Amino acid sequence: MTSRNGFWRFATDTSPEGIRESILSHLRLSLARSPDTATTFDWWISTAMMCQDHIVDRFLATYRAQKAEKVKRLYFFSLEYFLGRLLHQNLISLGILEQTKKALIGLGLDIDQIFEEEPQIGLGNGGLGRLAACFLDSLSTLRYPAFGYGLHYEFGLFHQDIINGYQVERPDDWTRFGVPWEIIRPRYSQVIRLYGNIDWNKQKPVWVGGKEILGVPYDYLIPGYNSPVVNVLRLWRSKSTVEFDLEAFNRGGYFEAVAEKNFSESISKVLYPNDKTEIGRELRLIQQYFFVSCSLHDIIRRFLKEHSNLDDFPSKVVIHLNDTHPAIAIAELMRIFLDEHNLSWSKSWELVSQCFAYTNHTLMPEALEKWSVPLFERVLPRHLQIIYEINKQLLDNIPLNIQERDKLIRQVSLIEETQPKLVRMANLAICGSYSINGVSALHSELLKKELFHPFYILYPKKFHNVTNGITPRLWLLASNPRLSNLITEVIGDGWPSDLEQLDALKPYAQDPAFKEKYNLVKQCNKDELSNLLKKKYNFVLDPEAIFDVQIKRIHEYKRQHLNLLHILSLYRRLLDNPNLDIHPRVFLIAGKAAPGYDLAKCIIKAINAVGYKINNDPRVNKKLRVYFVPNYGVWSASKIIPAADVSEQISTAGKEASGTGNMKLALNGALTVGTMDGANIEILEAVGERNIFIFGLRAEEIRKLSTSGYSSRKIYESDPEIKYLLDWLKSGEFSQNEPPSVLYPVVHSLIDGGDPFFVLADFHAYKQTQLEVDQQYKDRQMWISKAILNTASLGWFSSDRSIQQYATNIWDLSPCLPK
Ligand code: NBG
Repeated sequence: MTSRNGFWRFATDTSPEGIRESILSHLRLSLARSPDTATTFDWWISTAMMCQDHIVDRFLATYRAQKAEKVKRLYFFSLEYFLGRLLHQNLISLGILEQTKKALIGLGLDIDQIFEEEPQIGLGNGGLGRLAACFLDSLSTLRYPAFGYGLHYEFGLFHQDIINGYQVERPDDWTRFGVPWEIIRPRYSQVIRLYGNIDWNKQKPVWVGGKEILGVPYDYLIPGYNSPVVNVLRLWRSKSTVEFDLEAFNRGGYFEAVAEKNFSESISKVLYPNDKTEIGRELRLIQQYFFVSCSLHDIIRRFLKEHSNLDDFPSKVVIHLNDTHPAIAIAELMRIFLDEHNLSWSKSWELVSQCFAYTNHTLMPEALEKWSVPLFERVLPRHLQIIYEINKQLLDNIPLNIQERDKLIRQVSLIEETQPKLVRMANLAICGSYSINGVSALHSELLKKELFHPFYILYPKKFHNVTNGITPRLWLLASNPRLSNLITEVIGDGWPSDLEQLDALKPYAQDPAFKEKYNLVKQCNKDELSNLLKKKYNFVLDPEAIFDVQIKRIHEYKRQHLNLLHILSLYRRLLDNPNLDIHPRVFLIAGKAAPGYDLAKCIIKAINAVGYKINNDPRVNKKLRVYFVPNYGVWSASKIIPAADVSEQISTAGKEASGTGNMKLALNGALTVGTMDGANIEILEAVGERNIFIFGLRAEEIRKLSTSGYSSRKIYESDPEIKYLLDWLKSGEFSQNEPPSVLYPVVHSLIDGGDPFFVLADFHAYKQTQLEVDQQYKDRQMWISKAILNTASLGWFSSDRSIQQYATNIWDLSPCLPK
């Protein structure tokens, strides 16, 4: 294995001829197809299999080296991985994209059409799951030994159709035609227990009875960019330990015979489509426990192959909890050490408490998992005991002389003394982890000052910040080839693995020739998106207009309805004054609403209703268009982002933990309209205040306002413009053939619902800022310079930087290179 032309080479032939042969041989031998009957789908599978061959070589070399060196490994636990499509990215990582293009052209095929055949892997809701995917990419790129662990959902995030303006959900059956990336390893299956009870008749408590479930590992190999390292994402699928109850079947009970199987398989059936709203379902707890238990047993099995006892466990194993969802791992590892390996309590706790690191991803209190004690006791009786014991030690160790000790005890306790009592999983995560971090500077501060303040008093040294990042391989190199080529032309091709090299672009912000090329890139991307949306949805986008983009999950705190109010106000102004001098603008909004979140769904309906009216109003539709792009996901993001001019990051200050769409858009040269929230603040610091539009109340102002008594009704009554716009929205003018009441919930939430996310409080500041955006866009030369400075200043927001910080400051991890 050598590194040639800057790319690692393995024995596998990477010439276009070799690649062509490999694709043809997979078509014949793996799919039993011949080129004359093969469909585009067959070609994509064969191309992916060719690609996988190259990855497998590297994986074997990586694993061999890691084992020989008995390295410390990171185990990343996440309930979500939003991978999207892998072929394009994998070819880029391996450095064989151009050769593959050539090979396919030789076969009369277009690589872009092949890419379109790949089903998306949507095992995530939004930012949290996508972050996990970016982190896997960076871990392999930076050559760190790592495993991702998660669940192999049979159905990923639902597919969103928009019918008559409403969101309609369809199941996402992503594995229907097979997935060429996965390697199923039934030999490494694990058996886990649920329910049952504790047998006290032995020397120590033993968990017996209940149900046993089989976890089967499905491996995804994750190559790094220009790196010899390939790590593994291991996803567990649940199966029954008893496939079929023959006795029951013979008695004639067919349904009874398969009931057990159905229950077992339901565990990894479907990704919960919630985004920050709590669902109190038994199945969710079981999902969390199932993947955590399988993964921990797998980790211990691997560890004991390389070590004779568990003493060195924490120096070789670090387990990262991606949000609170896998926090049960702390109690489960205690149980395994105590009950399966017969370690003492103090030894077990010593090992466990040195293994875990926890990232919190939200301040929204309703998203912090809490399980009722009766439910918990039924599903995981032994874990409840262990949690009580951990809690006892936690509370006993609180210094006696600490101020307001009783209050502190109530706050940090793992049990909330409500009716019924609740197990607080975030508290378990904090007390069992040696490191806790937030995902942006502001968020980490707020964790210390507010949400986890009592723990911060007890363990100030545990708290850290690691601001999120995004992988430039997907979010620039793969999705914006035009801009990538232009950058490479000017600063060379080192930037995809060292994004801070983009800094060298800064002087070009004043270079007329470069500016012209940069502008041309943006214009071509806008043309391409316009054509795509025309073809797919019959949307009419004027590529000369400002492309103003808000793409993210639909949630009140993200305030798509603030965007909508501004759109309404523009519409009103255009009707009042048809000659109003504004630059034409297209508003693109996309995102999914949790199926049970009625208000979010109503916001989608309202956007579509207003959009329909505006787009069909010839008085304004040359200057204003509003489109809701259905089924937002990794793929549509990669098409919309390169074409965006304006990036809407308008969450209520203090609510968005970080945001990562803000980084993707700014990197691709969109100017942010944003509040002082999450990573917007750090983007402001990086790009400078002249190159971003900041508006609205700050987090502390929001806090003051909410304690001093905020009355949205008062604003509605005293502010004629706001009153006009809200009355207009519910007047029936936008609801077409439906009663006006279909849009009431949105209006109601802003008036008598108390406007919990301060939409009305920020409206005028937002509108004013949008006027400024319009003014500035008219000076195109200036705007282009600002866009270039955004691209040039975003280098720090690479997920490589985040992973480097985790590796050095939290995980204490060293790279390991195959020999
Ligand atoms: C989300 C936050 C985002 C953040 C991502 C990734 C959850 C629970 N949190 O602001 O809302 O960017 O996590 O950290 O999905």
